[in-house]
Amino acid sequence: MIKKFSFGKVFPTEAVVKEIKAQKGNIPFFMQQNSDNKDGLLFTYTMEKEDKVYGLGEQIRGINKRGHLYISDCADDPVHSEEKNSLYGAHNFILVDGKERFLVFFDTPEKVIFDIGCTDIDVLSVETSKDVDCYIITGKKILDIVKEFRGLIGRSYIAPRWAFGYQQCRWSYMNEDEIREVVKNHRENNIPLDAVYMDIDYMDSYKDFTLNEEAFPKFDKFVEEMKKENIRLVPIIDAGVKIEKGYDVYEEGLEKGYFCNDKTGKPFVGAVWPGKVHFPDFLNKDARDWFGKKYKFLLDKGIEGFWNDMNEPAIFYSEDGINDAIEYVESLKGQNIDIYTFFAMKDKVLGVANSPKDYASFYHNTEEGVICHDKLHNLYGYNMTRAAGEAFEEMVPDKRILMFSRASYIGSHRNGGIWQGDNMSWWSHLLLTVKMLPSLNMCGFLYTGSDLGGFGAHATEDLVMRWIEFAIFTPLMRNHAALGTRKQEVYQFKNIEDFKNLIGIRYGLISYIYSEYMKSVLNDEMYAKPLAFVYENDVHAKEVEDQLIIGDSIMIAPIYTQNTKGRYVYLPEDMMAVKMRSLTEYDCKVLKKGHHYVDAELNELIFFIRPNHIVPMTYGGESTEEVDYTTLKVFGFVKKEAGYTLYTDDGISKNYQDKENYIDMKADKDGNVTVSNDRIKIKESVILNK
Ligand code: MIG
Repeated sequence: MIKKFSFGKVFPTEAVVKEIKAQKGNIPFFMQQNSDNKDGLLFTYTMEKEDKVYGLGEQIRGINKRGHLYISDCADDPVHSEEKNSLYGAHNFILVDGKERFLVFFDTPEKVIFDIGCTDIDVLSVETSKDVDCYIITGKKILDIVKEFRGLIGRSYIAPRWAFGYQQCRWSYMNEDEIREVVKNHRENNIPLDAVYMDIDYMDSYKDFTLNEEAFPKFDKFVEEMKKENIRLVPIIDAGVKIEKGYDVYEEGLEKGYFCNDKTGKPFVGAVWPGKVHFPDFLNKDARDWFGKKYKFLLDKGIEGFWNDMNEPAIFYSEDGINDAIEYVESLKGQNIDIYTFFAMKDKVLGVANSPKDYASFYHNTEEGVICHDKLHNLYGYNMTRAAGEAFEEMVPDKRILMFSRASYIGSHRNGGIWQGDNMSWWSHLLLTVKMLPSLNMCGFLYTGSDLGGFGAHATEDLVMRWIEFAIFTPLMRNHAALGTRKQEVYQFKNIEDFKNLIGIRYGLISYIYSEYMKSVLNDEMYAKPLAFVYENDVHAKEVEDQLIIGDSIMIAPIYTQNTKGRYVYLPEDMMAVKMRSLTEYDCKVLKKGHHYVDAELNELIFFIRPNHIVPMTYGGESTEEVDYTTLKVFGFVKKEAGYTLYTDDGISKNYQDKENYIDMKADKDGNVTVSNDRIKIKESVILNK
């Protein structure tokens, strides 16, 4: 059941798609008062010792969020360490599971501070501005509550099937030949690959919707050449538009007034990769339409996917900000700088980037009037994604275009996915992405994944391999690394054959992963779930933070520790353990409910199949185009019988509701598998029954 409570007058974020009448009075469960801090509101809830608090989407730390302070404030912060409070998204919802069970979503574009047992170990407090819509959802099961929430915020974006292949990125492949080289190395080593990304250097001087003609002289031909190899190119689009006379996007935006203005009414100037830029006013409908249509430049050249970056927005500096810092530093010249002054200077200089002062100095021309950016900050990336998503709907209505963004707010999941930003090649960040995945799924971000192998810092072979073993299960499976870091395309390492085999398993699992993803999207369900949500009454399952249920049939227990040959796993029920080295080399055995140590060498993927569940697998391929989706091999653990709904379509058009897309499968304990449609052939089955 959903109840809505409104405080003050909230800017229409359009996070919610259902019309719900606000009730009078205080929100249930919470004690509510004015916050000490200006005119905000403070909601407090006393937690019992065993209460768990889930949610917050893209955030650091655990699946259970207790014990830290989190701030919804979209931030370009490339160091996702434990003490941080904000990442790129603002997903202001939590689900409390304890004596009371409820989800609450604080819908406001302004900052929200969640103190979840940080100041007082037993107190959950949420501080918002005075203008906020609160939605409280109660229900019996955790998954029912989440589903109701998902219904409230609308159906998730659906990616094309090719985007479920393995993808390679780096900041940056500088020209056609470098990209050809990447493709060649994959193809020659038979490492499956579906896409190569183009980072900022493909543009002419970092100008959106331009191409560096020297590096990409005949781009449409090149796109075609790659397509023949079953490779899609995915260019990046940044939020800032370069100030440069004669550059059409700049000139048009200026003329039409589509950029954010400063307080004097002149376009606000910030600096990002292109140097000085203006920021498109994505909170203005006309500006949004205009910017969205610009993607046509690349669509016309055969491009079918994009990633939107720097849309928190990231601002390296503003003119005022940098001048201020320079003046301060100059004022220290010749002085005897004491330690405190030294630190003050350091802070002053570092504080120039993404400064709150800058966010408070430009404005959006919205339907609700002219509003300062700092009041709408968390909606900026959301509306950039929306600009693209809505334009795609209009320009290519029958075709899915890949779109994912860095910054987001609840609601942008309807127009695109997100990637999880600038993580590091750290083992702890492999674990972080495992934990983040279900929280993101709760608020509708199903097409997501982290930069596998890690973005910043140097990756090692073992890290990339273990990361791949997890990323096999994330809808977005993209290897990406930062400028200046060690090259981490898998062929750069020694055991190429192992990488080939592991990535090959993704293509074997693709019919399962795609089916589960599509069904989750279409039914407003979670694709990746914490054990606590599936085994609500199992006290051990409730504590598990490093295993997930993927779709309906599979449990994963990724290995995220270096120099280890296995790990402890908790099985909430008997399960079939599958240890795979390749699509043709595997061992399967049933393990009893309880705690186990399972071993898996670096090149071995381990996953588990739940009882009376099956997993359809394809015979793989070197790209998603090559996979034969109609000939399957079924893995299963069938004590009695198992049913499965296979979702299959052409992967690119939008007839999601077509009955033909759903195929029923049944398996018995003797390994017989039947299907409701003879389009699908079962060639083999690997079924254990006890
Ligand atoms: O300031 O485009 O998160 O994926 O490679 C860095 C360069 C800008 C940040 C993105 C990252 C991308 C990088 N970008």
